Amino acid sequence: MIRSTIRDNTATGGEGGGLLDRGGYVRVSHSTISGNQATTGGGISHAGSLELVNSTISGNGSTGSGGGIYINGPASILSSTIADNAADSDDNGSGSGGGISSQYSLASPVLGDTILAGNHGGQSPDCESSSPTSTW
Ligand SMILES: [Ca+2]
Repeated sequence: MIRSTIRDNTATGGEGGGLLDRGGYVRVSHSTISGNQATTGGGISHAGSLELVNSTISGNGSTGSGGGIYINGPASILSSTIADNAADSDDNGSGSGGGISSQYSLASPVLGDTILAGNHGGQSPDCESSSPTSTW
């Protein structure tokens, strides 16, 4: 996906409000994913391989985990902004990782030249990860 905007979608009772990838390879570049809502992964939910470059993930929300991005596969995020997303948007105490929730145990998400800030929700407002997150 190149130079595109996905916004204001809702996956009612589901995952991946903006973008749902069940196991392929997804590259998002020069794009914006904003204002989307889901139970898990308000902006993006992916179980395949994700590459996010020069893109903005903002203003997305999940009632569960992963307000911006829910990760369950290899992910690299470069030169991007992940801000103002919210997990546990229904405020019932269930859900974390407002910016990123990574539940992929085999590899860490890799973030480079990326702003991950100003997200909300749960015990880990910006990022929760089941494995160490690599940044540079
Ligand atoms: Ca919740």
